[in-house]
Amino acid sequence: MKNVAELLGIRYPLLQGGMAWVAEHRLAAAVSNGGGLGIIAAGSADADFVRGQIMQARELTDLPFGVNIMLMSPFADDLAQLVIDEKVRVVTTGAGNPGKYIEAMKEAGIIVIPVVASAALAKRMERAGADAVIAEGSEAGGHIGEITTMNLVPQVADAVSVPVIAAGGVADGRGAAAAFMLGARGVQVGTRFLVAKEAVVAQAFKDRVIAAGDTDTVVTGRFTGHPVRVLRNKLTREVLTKEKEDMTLEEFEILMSGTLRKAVVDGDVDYGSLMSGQSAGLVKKEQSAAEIIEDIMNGMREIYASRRGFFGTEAQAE
Ligand code: TUI
Repeated sequence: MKNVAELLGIRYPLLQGGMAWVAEHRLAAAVSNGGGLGIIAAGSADADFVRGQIMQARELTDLPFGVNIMLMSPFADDLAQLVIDEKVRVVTTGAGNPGKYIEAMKEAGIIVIPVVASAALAKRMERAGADAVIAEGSEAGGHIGEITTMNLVPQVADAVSVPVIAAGGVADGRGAAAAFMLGARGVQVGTRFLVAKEAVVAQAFKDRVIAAGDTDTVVTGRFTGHPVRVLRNKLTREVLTKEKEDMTLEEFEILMSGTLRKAVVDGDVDYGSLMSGQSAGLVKKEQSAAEIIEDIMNGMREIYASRRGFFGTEAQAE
């Protein structure tokens, strides 16, 4: 099986999550320059906007970077064509099944890596030609599936023979080491990069992530079929109360419309969607993307160097 860093032409097997509004050219370029794979998130933006982002990222780095296509976007078809026209090196997808785009992307020489939340979708993606899959557990921020990273990663690793990249709950060397132990060959990190110096995120949002503890995220919108993990705030208290009464899908959509932008751009920490994973509790300070990557990789190296102690007295005999 091909090494993920080799497959992507990067130094470390570490990808940055495709976080809408957050993952723009500055963060993506900084992650790539730091040895990982930076990713521009298309989110709900149109193809012209994303083309501009690709151009600007190319000004900031000569290293490979990727584009994430959020498949619920009304512009998904245009974005699939854009990445082909622009010969983007790597494409990740989220929040849907990218099957219909994979063949054309592969023909254009793109490395295609869908995010999956089940072993069944992972298998379908492998059959459709995906080069790897990102198995994202429900600890992750934003739109999530039902299965935890601890359970999803080994089951996806058993189901496919392409490399598996673990996402959801990976914020330090321990999480990364654990992911590799579960059968992953790479990791994707989102929440910790929310507070990267190069992430253009309102300071009030960054401060909430840094202050968050282990139990500070909640999942809203379960009844819509598109559950989303966010930090608790006034918005989530209102939404979750209304969800218990019988809120309609339309009412939900009106209440949530534009709230991610409010959080990231306006810094409205009361009524914005503070999308974040459960690993916010592990995120302690703002650092450069390169420092974050080095910290995770060094943490993982230390763990693998000291693993003798894991096996009790048996290890002493070695
Ligand atoms: O996509 C994400 N995370 C996201 S997308 C997003 S934008 C958004 N905003 C409001 C509501 C909904 C979305 C914010 N965060 N992560 C990747 C991911 N993909 N997680 C789970 C999935 C997934 C789930 C089900 C992928 C495929 C799937 O099934 C597809 C199918 O048709 O079987």
